[in-house]
Amino acid sequence: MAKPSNTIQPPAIPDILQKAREDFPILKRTVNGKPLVYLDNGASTQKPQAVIDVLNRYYSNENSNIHRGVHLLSVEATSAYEEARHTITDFIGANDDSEIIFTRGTTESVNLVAHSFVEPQIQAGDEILITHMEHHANIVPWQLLCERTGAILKVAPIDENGALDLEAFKNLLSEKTKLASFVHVSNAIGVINPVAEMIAAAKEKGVPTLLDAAQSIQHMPLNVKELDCDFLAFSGHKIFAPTGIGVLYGKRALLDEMRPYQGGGDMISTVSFEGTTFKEPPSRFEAGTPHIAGAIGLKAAIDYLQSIGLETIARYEEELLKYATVQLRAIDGLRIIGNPAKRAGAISFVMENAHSHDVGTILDTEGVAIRSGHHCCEPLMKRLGVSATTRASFSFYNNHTDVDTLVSALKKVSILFE
Ligand code: C6P
Repeated sequence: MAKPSNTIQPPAIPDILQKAREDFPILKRTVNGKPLVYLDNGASTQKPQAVIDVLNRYYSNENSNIHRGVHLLSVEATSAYEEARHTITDFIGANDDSEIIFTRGTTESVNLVAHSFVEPQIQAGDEILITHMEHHANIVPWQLLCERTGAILKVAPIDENGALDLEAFKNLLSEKTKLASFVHVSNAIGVINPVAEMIAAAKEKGVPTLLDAAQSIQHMPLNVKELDCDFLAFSGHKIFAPTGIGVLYGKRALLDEMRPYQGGGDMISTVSFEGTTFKEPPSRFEAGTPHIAGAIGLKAAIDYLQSIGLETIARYEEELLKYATVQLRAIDGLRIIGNPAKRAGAISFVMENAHSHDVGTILDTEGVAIRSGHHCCEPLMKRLGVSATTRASFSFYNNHTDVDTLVSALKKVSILFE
Protein backbone atom coordinates (compact mmCIF):
# COMPACT_ATOMS: atom_id res chain seq x y z
CA MET A 1 0.00 0.00 0.00
CA ALA A 2 1.32 3.45 -0.93
CA LYS A 3 2.46 5.47 2.04
CA PRO A 4 0.69 8.80 2.67
CA SER A 5 2.43 11.95 1.53
CA ASN A 6 4.72 13.68 3.98
CA THR A 7 4.22 17.15 2.54
CA ILE A 8 3.55 19.47 5.41
CA GLN A 9 5.04 22.80 6.31
CA PRO A 10 6.99 22.84 9.57
CA PRO A 11 5.17 24.88 12.22
CA ALA A 12 6.33 28.44 12.80
CA ILE A 13 8.02 28.71 16.19
CA PRO A 14 6.80 31.68 18.24
CA ASP A 15 9.72 33.92 19.26
CA ILE A 16 9.08 33.30 22.93
CA LEU A 17 9.49 29.53 22.43
CA GLN A 18 12.54 29.95 20.21
CA LYS A 19 14.16 31.88 23.07
CA ALA A 20 12.89 29.46 25.72
CA ARG A 21 14.80 26.58 24.18
CA GLU A 22 17.99 28.42 25.14
CA ASP A 23 16.91 28.26 28.78
CA PHE A 24 17.53 24.50 28.97
CA PRO A 25 21.27 23.88 29.34
CA ILE A 26 21.00 20.12 28.84
CA LEU A 27 19.66 20.63 25.32
CA LYS A 28 23.10 21.94 24.33
CA ARG A 29 24.88 18.67 25.10
CA THR A 30 25.76 15.91 22.70
CA VAL A 31 24.93 12.21 22.97
CA ASN A 32 27.04 9.67 21.14
CA GLY A 33 28.71 12.55 19.31
CA LYS A 34 25.40 13.94 18.03
CA PRO A 35 23.38 16.91 19.27
CA LEU A 36 20.83 15.69 21.80
CA VAL A 37 17.28 15.40 20.48
CA TYR A 38 15.23 14.91 23.62
CA LEU A 39 11.88 13.29 22.85
CA ASP A 40 11.29 11.52 26.16
CA ASN A 41 9.38 14.32 27.83
CA GLY A 42 6.53 12.02 28.86
CA ALA A 43 8.98 10.19 31.13
CA SER A 44 10.49 13.39 32.53
CA THR A 45 10.97 16.92 31.24
CA GLN A 46 14.23 18.85 31.28
CA LYS A 47 14.82 21.72 33.70
CA PRO A 48 15.22 25.37 32.75
CA GLN A 49 18.09 27.41 34.18
CA ALA A 50 15.53 29.31 36.32
CA VAL A 51 14.72 26.09 38.22
CA ILE A 52 18.35 25.02 38.51
CA ASP A 53 19.25 28.49 39.86
CA VAL A 54 16.47 28.44 42.45
CA LEU A 55 17.61 25.05 43.77
CA ASN A 56 21.17 26.29 43.92
CA ARG A 57 20.07 29.46 45.73
CA TYR A 58 17.93 27.51 48.19
CA TYR A 59 20.70 25.11 49.15
CA SER A 60 23.30 27.91 49.23
CA ASN A 61 21.28 30.40 51.27
CA GLU A 62 18.14 29.10 52.93
CA ASN A 63 18.47 25.36 53.49
CA SER A 64 16.71 24.43 56.69
CA ASN A 65 13.75 22.45 57.98
CA ILE A 66 10.32 24.06 57.85
CA HIS A 67 7.44 24.69 60.28
CA ARG A 68 9.77 23.93 63.20
CA GLY A 69 12.51 26.44 63.85
CA VAL A 70 12.24 30.05 65.01
CA HIS A 71 15.58 30.90 63.45
CA LEU A 72 15.73 32.96 60.29
CA LEU A 73 16.71 30.17 57.90
CA SER A 74 13.76 28.08 59.00
CA VAL A 75 11.43 31.06 58.70
CA GLU A 76 12.70 31.77 55.18
CA ALA A 77 12.48 28.13 54.10
CA THR A 78 8.96 27.86 55.55
CA SER A 79 7.77 30.93 53.74
CA ALA A 80 9.34 29.78 50.42
CA TYR A 81 7.64 26.38 50.81
CA GLU A 82 4.26 27.93 51.56
CA GLU A 83 4.65 30.43 48.73
CA ALA A 84 5.19 27.44 46.46
CA ARG A 85 1.90 26.00 47.64
CA HIS A 86 0.18 29.29 46.90
CA THR A 87 1.62 29.38 43.37
CA ILE A 88 0.06 25.98 42.73
CA THR A 89 -3.28 27.11 44.15
CA ASP A 90 -3.33 29.95 41.62
CA PHE A 91 -1.94 27.83 38.80
CA ILE A 92 -4.72 25.24 38.91
CA GLY A 93 -7.46 27.56 40.18
CA ALA A 94 -7.99 25.91 43.59
CA ASN A 95 -10.00 27.73 46.24
CA ASP A 96 -7.19 28.09 48.73
CA ASP A 97 -3.81 26.73 49.75
CA SER A 98 -5.26 24.11 52.09
CA GLU A 99 -6.45 22.20 49.01
CA ILE A 100 -2.88 21.63 47.80
CA ILE A 101 -1.00 18.67 49.28
CA PHE A 102 2.63 18.10 48.40
CA THR A 103 3.39 14.46 47.60
CA ARG A 104 6.24 12.62 45.91
CA GLY A 105 4.37 12.60 42.61
CA THR A 106 1.28 11.34 40.82
CA THR A 107 1.78 7.79 42.12
CA GLU A 108 1.79 8.87 45.73
CA SER A 109 -1.16 11.20 45.15
CA VAL A 110 -3.28 8.32 43.82
CA ASN A 111 -2.24 6.07 46.72
CA LEU A 112 -3.12 8.83 49.18
CA VAL A 113 -6.65 9.07 47.78
CA ALA A 114 -6.98 5.27 47.89
CA HIS A 115 -5.91 5.02 51.54
CA SER A 116 -7.35 8.17 53.04
CA PHE A 117 -10.48 8.88 51.00
CA VAL A 118 -11.77 5.65 49.50
CA GLU A 119 -10.70 2.92 51.90
CA PRO A 120 -12.52 4.19 55.00
CA GLN A 121 -15.86 4.28 53.18
CA ILE A 122 -15.67 1.33 50.77
CA GLN A 123 -17.26 -2.06 51.37
CA ALA A 124 -17.11 -5.44 49.69
CA GLY A 125 -19.06 -5.25 46.44
CA ASP A 126 -18.56 -1.49 46.00
CA GLU A 127 -16.75 -0.36 42.87
CA ILE A 128 -13.91 1.81 41.61
CA LEU A 129 -14.17 2.90 37.97
CA ILE A 130 -11.09 3.46 35.81
CA THR A 131 -10.48 3.24 32.04
CA HIS A 132 -8.59 0.76 29.89
CA MET A 133 -5.87 3.29 29.08
CA GLU A 134 -4.65 3.98 32.63
CA HIS A 135 -1.03 4.08 33.69
CA HIS A 136 -0.17 1.38 36.25
CA ALA A 137 -0.14 4.15 38.88
CA ASN A 138 -3.90 4.42 38.38
CA ILE A 139 -4.52 0.67 38.28
CA VAL A 140 -2.38 -1.04 40.89
CA PRO A 141 -3.36 1.10 43.93
CA TRP A 142 -7.01 0.24 43.18
CA GLN A 143 -6.25 -3.46 42.75
CA LEU A 144 -4.50 -3.45 46.12
CA LEU A 145 -7.45 -1.63 47.65
CA CYS A 146 -9.87 -4.15 46.15
CA GLU A 147 -7.78 -7.00 47.58
CA ARG A 148 -7.93 -5.42 51.03
CA THR A 149 -11.65 -4.62 50.97
CA GLY A 150 -13.44 -6.94 48.55
CA ALA A 151 -14.35 -3.99 46.31
CA ILE A 152 -14.50 -4.47 42.53
CA LEU A 153 -12.41 -2.68 39.89
CA LYS A 154 -14.48 -1.71 36.84
CA VAL A 155 -12.79 -0.75 33.59
CA ALA A 156 -14.39 1.47 30.94
CA PRO A 157 -13.51 0.17 27.47
CA ILE A 158 -11.69 1.94 24.63
CA ASP A 159 -11.85 1.37 20.88
CA GLU A 160 -9.06 0.20 18.56
CA ASN A 161 -7.99 3.82 18.02
CA GLY A 162 -7.44 4.23 21.73
CA ALA A 163 -10.51 6.44 22.22
CA LEU A 164 -12.65 6.00 25.32
CA ASP A 165 -16.16 4.62 24.91
CA LEU A 166 -17.83 7.49 26.73
CA GLU A 167 -21.27 5.90 26.77
CA ALA A 168 -19.87 2.73 28.32
CA PHE A 169 -18.04 4.85 30.91
CA LYS A 170 -21.31 6.60 31.80
CA ASN A 171 -23.16 3.30 32.01
CA LEU A 172 -20.58 1.89 34.42
CA LEU A 173 -21.22 4.69 36.92
CA SER A 174 -23.67 3.63 39.61
CA GLU A 175 -24.49 4.10 43.28
CA LYS A 176 -21.90 1.39 43.97
CA THR A 177 -19.10 3.50 42.43
CA LYS A 178 -17.06 5.05 45.22
CA LEU A 179 -14.63 6.84 42.89
CA ALA A 180 -14.05 7.32 39.17
CA SER A 181 -10.33 7.78 38.56
CA PHE A 182 -9.07 8.46 35.05
CA VAL A 183 -6.26 9.90 33.02
CA HIS A 184 -6.58 13.23 31.22
CA VAL A 185 -3.96 12.53 28.54
CA SER A 186 -2.65 9.03 27.93
CA ASN A 187 1.11 8.83 28.48
CA ALA A 188 1.40 5.92 26.06
CA ILE A 189 -0.56 7.13 23.02
CA GLY A 190 -1.33 10.80 23.67
CA VAL A 191 -5.13 10.48 23.53
CA ILE A 192 -6.96 13.35 25.23
CA ASN A 193 -9.99 12.14 27.18
CA PRO A 194 -13.28 14.07 27.27
CA VAL A 195 -12.73 14.75 30.96
CA ALA A 196 -15.27 17.55 31.32
CA GLU A 197 -18.02 15.19 30.17
CA MET A 198 -16.66 12.33 32.29
CA ILE A 199 -16.61 14.48 35.42
CA ALA A 200 -20.09 15.86 34.70
CA ALA A 201 -21.46 12.33 34.20
CA ALA A 202 -19.89 11.18 37.46
CA LYS A 203 -21.28 14.20 39.32
CA GLU A 204 -24.74 13.44 38.03
CA LYS A 205 -24.52 10.05 39.72
CA GLY A 206 -22.92 11.51 42.86
CA VAL A 207 -19.57 9.80 42.14
CA PRO A 208 -16.38 11.62 43.19
CA THR A 209 -13.60 11.93 40.60
CA LEU A 210 -9.81 11.83 40.57
CA LEU A 211 -8.11 13.22 37.48
CA ASP A 212 -4.62 11.97 36.63
CA ALA A 213 -3.15 15.12 35.08
CA ALA A 214 0.43 13.79 34.91
CA GLN A 215 0.50 14.21 31.13
CA SER A 216 -1.78 17.20 30.66
CA ILE A 217 -0.64 19.77 33.22
CA GLN A 218 2.44 20.69 31.12
CA HIS A 219 0.61 20.85 27.79
CA MET A 220 -2.62 22.81 28.32
CA PRO A 221 -4.26 25.24 30.74
CA LEU A 222 -6.16 23.45 33.53
CA ASN A 223 -8.58 24.81 36.09
CA VAL A 224 -9.93 22.56 38.83
CA LYS A 225 -12.91 24.82 39.51
CA GLU A 226 -13.99 24.76 35.88
CA LEU A 227 -13.38 21.01 35.60
CA ASP A 228 -15.04 20.47 38.98
CA CYS A 229 -13.01 17.32 39.65
CA ASP A 230 -12.80 16.33 43.32
CA PHE A 231 -9.13 15.38 43.18
CA LEU A 232 -6.32 16.04 40.71
CA ALA A 233 -2.80 14.60 40.69
CA PHE A 234 0.40 15.55 38.92
CA SER A 235 4.17 15.12 39.17
CA GLY A 236 6.67 17.96 39.34
CA HIS A 237 9.32 16.28 37.22
CA LYS A 238 7.01 16.18 34.20
CA ILE A 239 6.45 19.92 34.43
CA PHE A 240 10.09 21.10 34.42
CA ALA A 241 10.54 20.78 38.20
CA PRO A 242 12.68 18.33 40.23
CA THR A 243 11.84 14.68 40.80
CA GLY A 244 10.39 13.61 44.15
CA ILE A 245 7.78 16.37 44.33
CA GLY A 246 4.18 16.24 43.18
CA VAL A 247 0.74 17.52 44.00
CA LEU A 248 -2.59 16.21 45.10
CA TYR A 249 -5.38 18.74 44.82
CA GLY A 250 -8.51 17.86 46.78
CA LYS A 251 -11.70 19.79 47.54
CA ARG A 252 -11.43 21.08 51.08
CA ALA A 253 -14.74 19.56 52.21
CA LEU A 254 -13.47 16.10 51.23
CA LEU A 255 -10.00 16.60 52.69
CA ASP A 256 -11.58 17.62 55.99
CA GLU A 257 -13.25 14.24 56.26
CA MET A 258 -10.19 12.20 55.30
CA ARG A 259 -7.94 10.26 57.64
CA PRO A 260 -4.15 10.79 57.56
CA TYR A 261 -2.12 8.93 54.96
CA GLN A 262 1.09 8.53 56.94
CA GLY A 263 1.80 9.32 60.58
CA GLY A 264 4.76 11.32 61.85
CA GLY A 265 6.00 14.80 62.61
CA ASP A 266 4.30 18.01 61.46
CA MET A 267 0.89 16.44 60.85
CA ILE A 268 -0.28 16.30 64.48
CA SER A 269 -1.98 18.74 66.84
CA THR A 270 -1.19 16.83 70.02
CA VAL A 271 0.37 13.45 70.76
CA SER A 272 0.14 11.38 73.90
CA PHE A 273 0.40 7.63 74.42
CA GLU A 274 -3.35 7.60 74.87
CA GLY A 275 -3.99 9.08 71.45
CA THR A 276 -3.16 11.67 68.84
CA THR A 277 -5.09 14.48 67.21
CA PHE A 278 -4.29 15.70 63.75
CA LYS A 279 -3.82 19.04 62.05
CA GLU A 280 -6.18 20.34 59.43
CA PRO A 281 -5.44 19.85 55.72
CA PRO A 282 -2.99 20.13 54.08
CA SER A 283 -0.61 19.46 57.03
CA ARG A 284 -2.58 16.34 58.03
CA PHE A 285 -1.34 14.70 54.82
CA GLU A 286 2.28 15.85 54.90
CA ALA A 287 3.93 13.72 57.59
CA GLY A 288 7.66 14.17 58.12
CA THR A 289 10.10 16.52 56.47
CA PRO A 290 8.86 17.15 52.94
CA HIS A 291 10.85 17.77 49.77
CA ILE A 292 11.27 21.46 50.54
CA ALA A 293 13.66 22.22 47.68
CA GLY A 294 11.39 20.26 45.35
CA ALA A 295 8.38 22.42 46.22
CA ILE A 296 10.42 25.58 45.73
CA GLY A 297 11.72 24.21 42.43
CA LEU A 298 8.15 23.42 41.40
CA LYS A 299 7.14 27.01 42.07
CA ALA A 300 10.04 28.22 39.92
CA ALA A 301 9.00 25.83 37.13
CA ILE A 302 5.39 27.02 37.22
CA ASP A 303 6.43 30.69 37.30
CA TYR A 304 8.63 29.98 34.30
CA LEU A 305 5.87 28.16 32.44
CA GLN A 306 3.42 30.97 33.12
CA SER A 307 5.88 33.53 31.81
CA ILE A 308 5.59 31.70 28.48
CA GLY A 309 1.87 30.93 28.66
CA LEU A 310 0.18 27.56 28.37
CA GLU A 311 -2.09 28.74 25.55
CA THR A 312 0.97 29.51 23.41
CA ILE A 313 2.47 26.16 24.34
CA ALA A 314 -0.72 24.21 23.57
CA ARG A 315 -1.14 25.88 20.16
CA TYR A 316 2.46 25.30 19.14
CA GLU A 317 2.63 21.72 20.38
CA GLU A 318 -0.54 20.84 18.48
CA GLU A 319 1.09 22.02 15.25
CA LEU A 320 4.34 20.23 16.05
CA LEU A 321 2.48 16.96 16.73
CA LYS A 322 0.61 17.30 13.42
CA TYR A 323 3.90 17.83 11.63
CA ALA A 324 5.45 14.81 13.35
CA THR A 325 2.41 12.60 12.68
CA VAL A 326 2.46 13.33 8.94
CA GLN A 327 6.22 12.73 8.72
CA LEU A 328 6.09 9.50 10.71
CA ARG A 329 3.17 8.07 8.73
CA ALA A 330 5.22 8.33 5.56
CA ILE A 331 8.04 6.08 6.85
CA ASP A 332 8.11 2.57 5.37
CA GLY A 333 7.19 -0.12 7.88
CA LEU A 334 6.08 2.33 10.57
CA ARG A 335 2.61 2.11 12.08
CA ILE A 336 1.27 4.64 14.56
CA ILE A 337 -0.48 3.02 17.51
CA GLY A 338 -3.57 4.82 18.67
CA ASN A 339 -5.17 7.36 16.40
CA PRO A 340 -7.27 9.54 18.64
CA ALA A 341 -9.24 12.50 17.34
CA LYS A 342 -7.42 14.69 19.87
CA ARG A 343 -3.82 14.13 20.81
CA ALA A 344 -1.31 15.81 23.13
CA GLY A 345 2.25 15.14 24.13
CA ALA A 346 3.06 11.77 22.62
CA ILE A 347 3.03 9.65 19.47
CA SER A 348 3.56 5.91 19.76
CA PHE A 349 4.48 3.60 16.91
CA VAL A 350 5.83 0.20 15.98
CA MET A 351 8.20 -0.69 13.16
CA GLU A 352 7.88 -3.80 11.07
CA ASN A 353 10.48 -6.44 12.02
CA ALA A 354 12.16 -4.26 14.65
CA HIS A 355 11.56 -4.53 18.39
CA SER A 356 10.96 -1.18 20.06
CA HIS A 357 14.07 -1.64 22.23
CA ASP A 358 16.19 -2.07 19.10
CA VAL A 359 14.59 1.03 17.63
CA GLY A 360 15.38 2.90 20.84
CA THR A 361 19.00 1.75 20.83
CA ILE A 362 19.55 2.76 17.22
CA LEU A 363 17.93 6.13 17.78
CA ASP A 364 20.21 6.66 20.77
CA THR A 365 23.26 6.24 18.54
CA GLU A 366 21.84 9.18 16.55
CA GLY A 367 21.44 11.26 19.72
CA VAL A 368 17.65 10.81 19.78
CA ALA A 369 16.16 9.97 23.21
CA ILE A 370 12.75 8.28 23.09
CA ARG A 371 11.09 5.65 25.29
CA SER A 372 10.41 2.10 24.24
CA GLY A 373 8.42 -0.60 26.02
CA HIS A 374 4.94 -0.82 27.48
CA HIS A 375 5.07 2.65 29.08
CA CYS A 376 3.63 1.27 32.33
CA CYS A 377 0.36 0.63 30.47
CA GLU A 378 0.35 -3.13 29.90
CA PRO A 379 -3.45 -3.49 29.68
CA LEU A 380 -3.58 -0.69 27.08
CA MET A 381 -0.83 -2.31 25.00
CA LYS A 382 -2.68 -5.61 25.07
CA ARG A 383 -5.94 -3.94 24.00
CA LEU A 384 -4.18 -2.31 21.05
CA GLY A 385 -2.58 -5.60 20.04
CA VAL A 386 1.08 -4.79 20.76
CA SER A 387 3.49 -5.75 23.50
CA ALA A 388 5.57 -2.60 23.25
CA THR A 389 5.86 0.61 21.24
CA THR A 390 8.39 3.32 20.55
CA ARG A 391 7.14 6.62 21.95
CA ALA A 392 8.25 10.10 20.96
CA SER A 393 6.98 12.59 23.53
CA PHE A 394 7.24 16.31 23.03
CA SER A 395 7.64 19.54 24.90
CA PHE A 396 7.48 23.18 23.84
CA TYR A 397 11.27 23.28 23.48
CA ASN A 398 11.18 20.68 20.71
CA ASN A 399 11.15 21.94 17.14
CA HIS A 400 10.74 20.62 13.62
CA THR A 401 14.48 19.97 13.37
CA ASP A 402 14.09 17.50 16.24
CA VAL A 403 11.27 15.81 14.33
CA ASP A 404 13.35 15.75 11.14
CA THR A 405 16.28 14.14 13.00
CA LEU A 406 13.92 11.52 14.47
CA VAL A 407 12.46 10.82 11.05
CA SER A 408 15.81 10.42 9.32
CA ALA A 409 17.05 8.12 12.13
CA LEU A 410 13.87 6.03 11.77
CA LYS A 411 14.42 5.78 8.02
CA LYS A 412 17.78 4.18 8.81
CA VAL A 413 16.01 1.71 11.13
CA SER A 414 13.50 0.97 8.40
CA ILE A 415 16.25 0.13 5.90
CA LEU A 416 18.22 -1.90 8.46
CA PHE A 417 15.22 -4.07 9.36
CA GLU A 418 13.72 -4.30 5.86
N1 C6P B 1 4.64 8.18 33.31
C1 C6P B 1 6.05 7.78 31.36
O1 C6P B 1 7.14 7.59 30.81
P1 C6P B 1 5.16 9.33 38.71
O2 C6P B 1 6.05 8.18 38.37
O3 C6P B 1 4.48 9.19 40.02
O4 C6P B 1 5.84 10.67 38.52
O5 C6P B 1 4.01 9.34 37.57
C2 C6P B 1 3.24 8.20 37.35
C3 C6P B 1 2.34 8.44 36.18
C4 C6P B 1 0.98 8.48 36.39
N2 C6P B 1 0.13 8.74 35.39
C5 C6P B 1 0.55 8.97 34.13
C6 C6P B 1 -0.43 9.28 33.06
C7 C6P B 1 1.92 8.93 33.86
O6 C6P B 1 2.34 9.17 32.63
C8 C6P B 1 2.84 8.63 34.90
C9 C6P B 1 4.31 8.51 34.62
C10 C6P B 1 6.01 8.11 32.84
O7 C6P B 1 5.00 7.73 30.74
C11 C6P B 1 6.87 7.17 33.62
S1 C6P B 1 6.25 5.53 33.66
